[in-house]
Amino acid sequence: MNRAYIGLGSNLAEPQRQLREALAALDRIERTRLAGVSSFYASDPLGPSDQPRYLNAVAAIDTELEPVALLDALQAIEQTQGRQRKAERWGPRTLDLDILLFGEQRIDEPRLQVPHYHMQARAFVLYPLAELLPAGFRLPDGRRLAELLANCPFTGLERLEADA
Ligand code: ROI
Repeated sequence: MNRAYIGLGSNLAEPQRQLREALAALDRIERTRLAGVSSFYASDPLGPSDQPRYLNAVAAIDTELEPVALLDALQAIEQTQGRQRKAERWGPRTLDLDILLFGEQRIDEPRLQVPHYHMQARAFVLYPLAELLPAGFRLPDGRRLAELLANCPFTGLERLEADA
């Protein structure tokens, strides 16, 4: 069993609903259980600014799947929720699910790099992730999460109060 952390993002088609449905879908993946969810955050788009703000969150899951099997399951959820891969780089999306961390593993395969390559620079990933991890947490490469946070200003980000 491995604990994995999944980044969720949406800026189309009712992002709140997209994230809620995605969380329910994570819990329905075979041999996988949802173990925790961060607050939801509104965030300014990284990339072209002529797109809506994003809603971002991070989920903790416990899974017996191998990393690539988990990736397949996440991509199936993205497809079910209407993700259309468009030509435009960094354009708007109904649902993005990224494997940020997978146990202590470091993975460098064509389809999958873990820890997620861009997470160190993205406030909308690091701040929700930090809600779910202990203060002294170190990534598999030894870097401290606190250090990444200190180098990543809380800019363009708004933590939303939980609603019922
Ligand atoms: N920008 C924000 N704020 N949140 C995201 O989840 C997000 N995802 C992306 C790009 C287009 C890079 N920008 C984003 O894939």
